[in-house]
Amino acid sequence: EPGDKSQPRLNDTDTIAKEIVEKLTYSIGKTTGAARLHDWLEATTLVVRDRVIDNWFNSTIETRRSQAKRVCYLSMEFLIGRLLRDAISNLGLTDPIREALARYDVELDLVELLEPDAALGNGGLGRLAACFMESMASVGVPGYGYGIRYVHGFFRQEIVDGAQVELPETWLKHGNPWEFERRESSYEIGFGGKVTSIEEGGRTRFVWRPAERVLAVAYDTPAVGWRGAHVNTLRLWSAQSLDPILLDAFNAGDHIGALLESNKAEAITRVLYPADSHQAGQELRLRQEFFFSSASLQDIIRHHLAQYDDLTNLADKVAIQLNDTHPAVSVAELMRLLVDVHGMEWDEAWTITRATFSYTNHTLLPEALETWPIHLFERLLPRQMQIIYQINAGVLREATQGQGFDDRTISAISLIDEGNGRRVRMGQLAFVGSHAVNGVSALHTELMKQTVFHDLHKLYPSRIENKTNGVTPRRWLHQANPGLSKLIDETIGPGFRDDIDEIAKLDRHADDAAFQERFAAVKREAKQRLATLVQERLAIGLDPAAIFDIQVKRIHEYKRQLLNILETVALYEQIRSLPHLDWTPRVKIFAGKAAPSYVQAKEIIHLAGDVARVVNSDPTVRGLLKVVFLPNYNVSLAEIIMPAADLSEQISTAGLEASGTGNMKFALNGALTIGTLDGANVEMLEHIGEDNIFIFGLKADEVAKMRAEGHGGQAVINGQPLLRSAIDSISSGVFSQGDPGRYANLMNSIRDRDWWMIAADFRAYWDTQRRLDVLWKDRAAWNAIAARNTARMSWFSSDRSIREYARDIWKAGPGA
Ligand code: DL6
Repeated sequence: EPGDKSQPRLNDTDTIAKEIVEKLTYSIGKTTGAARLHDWLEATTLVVRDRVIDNWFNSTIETRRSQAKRVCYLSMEFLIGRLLRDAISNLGLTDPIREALARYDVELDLVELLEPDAALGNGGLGRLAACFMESMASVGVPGYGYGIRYVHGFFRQEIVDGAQVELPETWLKHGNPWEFERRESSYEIGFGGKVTSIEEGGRTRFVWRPAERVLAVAYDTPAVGWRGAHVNTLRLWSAQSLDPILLDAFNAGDHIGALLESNKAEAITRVLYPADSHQAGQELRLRQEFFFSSASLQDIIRHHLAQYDDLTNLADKVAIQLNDTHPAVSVAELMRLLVDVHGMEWDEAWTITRATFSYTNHTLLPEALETWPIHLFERLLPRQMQIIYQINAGVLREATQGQGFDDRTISAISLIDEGNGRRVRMGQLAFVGSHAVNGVSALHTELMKQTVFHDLHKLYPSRIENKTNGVTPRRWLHQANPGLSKLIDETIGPGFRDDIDEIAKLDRHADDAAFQERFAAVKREAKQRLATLVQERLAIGLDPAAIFDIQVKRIHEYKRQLLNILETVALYEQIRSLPHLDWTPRVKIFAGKAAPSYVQAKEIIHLAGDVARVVNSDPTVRGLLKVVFLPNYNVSLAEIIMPAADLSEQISTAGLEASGTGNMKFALNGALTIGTLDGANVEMLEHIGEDNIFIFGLKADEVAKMRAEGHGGQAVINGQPLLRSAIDSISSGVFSQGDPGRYANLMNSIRDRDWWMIAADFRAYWDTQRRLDVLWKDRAAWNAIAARNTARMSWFSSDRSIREYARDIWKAGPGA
């Protein structure tokens, strides 16, 4: 029997080698002599996959047998990255597989590199979903991720003549051995059409007759937890038309028209929208949101009814987490399914809906908060629109009758924004349809209460809670940094691999000179690896003895790559003007993608490249400063970058970064952080201690106050010669010879409004960087701080986040 625990598979090298060759022969049709590296990847994946499937069956059977509550994580994005190394490592197969492949002169590391990244996400939100999937499996929470199987994930970034160019990403080109198509789990998803009502047994029943229907087909990918003990499912939906071709049209000679419907259906899951911080706003996006929400809910209901008599106990058996507002239409769709399709009374359905859903907010940026024009919503989802009006009426009744709120408060609470051409507010819908609403760091949660959800918070004061983000230590420490993991093994024993809190034992070794040396050697090796990559890809030579000062993340004005670039230019000018000073060598590394329509972000990328070109080719700098912009930042590149950083740049304008998770990955890998009191940096300060993190700049309330007072940059710039000179150099074309006006807008935005507080924070940032220069010269002190960072980051494991969600919000998982 597959999955039979009494017949476990053998994992010794001989068995694995034999199985790999069998797969190569009978599944791929190659001999060992003829096999190419890609064939070895496929054969190895299939061998690992067999073991994953055994555990997958066991987990699924056990969840069903125990009638455990299931957690359904609805997310438009899962930024997974590669899966092979993750599965091998979590199953403890690294050594036998490495040895088995070596028998055929094949290197596991090279095989792993061939796997494409599953880049089904934009950045933080999608990567968090991926960490949460891994942690749910590791912690033993029966979790089901629901999302979209995009044919083209996040675009591939190339830099051509200094500018970002977006190219399609094709992760499915060679097929995907990790996914299983589940034709039996297909659902019809409707759009448009009409709603009619029928009087039935003294009750009005509404019937939605969509004008258009598409099919959602499930593809399942196993999500393997640590030691493979539990394996969850990531179910991604693919859109297909009900009729693959309209034969009538085809036979009549309309060959293109015959395929129109199928193209329109398949377009829904063809491409991931590449915007993380502003709403895409197009109809296709709303179609995507409804498509995957409805398919997931229909699947959840079908699953539930296969096990229980009716839906009255849905909330006891299922928790649905809405990852941001992208799946918020689920609130209306679940109401429709319960009331219209399953005949439940409205009030009971509303109680169950709220008890089932919870919602995570990931941003306070006004431009990212989703709203949809009513006319579009109504045209595409007429019944859901009616339901939203009905929900809204109930909420506003509560606010007026129950609380006596005034008109301003009522209009802020309303699910309908009457002010901007009438729009549906998805944040409000997600909020009122959930029993718990969370922010992703303590500061962000507090700001949610004060800003976007100020009035809803008054109406439902116990609904908002905090769940600070985390990252999985399996991927971001064990796998990304085997050298450091081995050192930790040898220093405090391997217990930290099962219980990350044990990593705190490292603290007492932080001041030990011998340990520091070994810690520094691991770091140096990781830096050398990154330097080699930079040499190969960009032909820029880096000296691993310099500080590797790294800022990698989406490019956005609030994340302030521009502040970093200005400091780089100021440093460059100082090194040139004062060559006799004892400058600390630095390498500034940037990577990240800009949303294709985000002009300023693209200019920032261009500027980073321009500065890099000028600085790196200036002999007077004598290699003391190097600047690198690494194209096409993705999960796999992050796995190489994180271990190699000495300094992590987390310098967002305070109050704007909801949490950050890169900050956690860097610190876990022993980088020092230079950062503002923003997002999870605030909690990192508490855990790591103020002597071990380098905080500067304005606080969130100060930023808000200065903005309200109409702060502008020019006065500040006038009082700061270093900043003024850097801005003037950029403006006058020093870095953009032949096109002096290239950065006029960017520089003027600092002079005029300085909305992101770049001028306002420059001095504090510069001073803190110079403190770090001095610290670098005392290598023992630096290394001690670096080691303490690693030792004190266990709280930022996504296992901790998941346990909190499970305990406080989902009431699911072990011990529930
Ligand atoms: O919560 C995950 C991640 C946070 O760490 C980042 O601070 C935040 O910017 C990011 N938000 C997004 C886009 N949000 N929306 N919508 O990725 O979430």
